[in-house]
Amino acid sequence: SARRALCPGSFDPVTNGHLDIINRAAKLYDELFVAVFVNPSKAGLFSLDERMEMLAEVTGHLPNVSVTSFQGLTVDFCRTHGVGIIVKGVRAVSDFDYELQMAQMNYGLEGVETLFMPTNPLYSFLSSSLVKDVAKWGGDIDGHVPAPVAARLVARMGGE
Ligand code: COD
Repeated sequence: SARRALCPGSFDPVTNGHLDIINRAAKLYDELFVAVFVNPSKAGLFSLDERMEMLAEVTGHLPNVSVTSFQGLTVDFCRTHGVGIIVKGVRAVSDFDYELQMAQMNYGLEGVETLFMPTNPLYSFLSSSLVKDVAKWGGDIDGHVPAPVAARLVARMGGE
């Protein structure tokens, strides 16, 4: 049967760090879901639809990737979609502490495995929130996010 994996995240917005992990994970599995976690208690900068549109644009070259969203537990998404493995990028030791807890919880809940993929050092300092901060004050975000995302960030920041 097809080997399916999941890259979950907030993707508010998708960065080159996320995209690097998605590109690498897509090579390892038959099918890869990239799913935006819907967090009712955190509004974010971009709407769910905008985040999914940007993800679809920047993963269009990957035929085995589908962009979707989910609410609730990651492992519930995995069960309903036949996914056996979650792929997570790890930027630094500081990421690892919480990621390890989630991985152990997810394995305990549903037997879903987690693959930790070391972040390309080019992107180890990169997060969606830092990119939003830099964009907010007019800093240069090229190289940190794909071009269509940079355009949307500039438009959003300029329009507010
Ligand atoms: N380089 C490489 N990878 C990166 C980078 C980077 N620069 N930045 C982020 N990543 C990777 C990380 O693996 C990260 O986990 C993932 O991309 C998503 O990042 P974000 O910032 O978009 O998303 P988060 O951290 O807000 O997402 C958290 C989840 C939605 C994945 C998490 O909260 C979750 O699974 N929630 C569902 C509820 C649930 O199941 N809870 C119980 C868990 S035990």
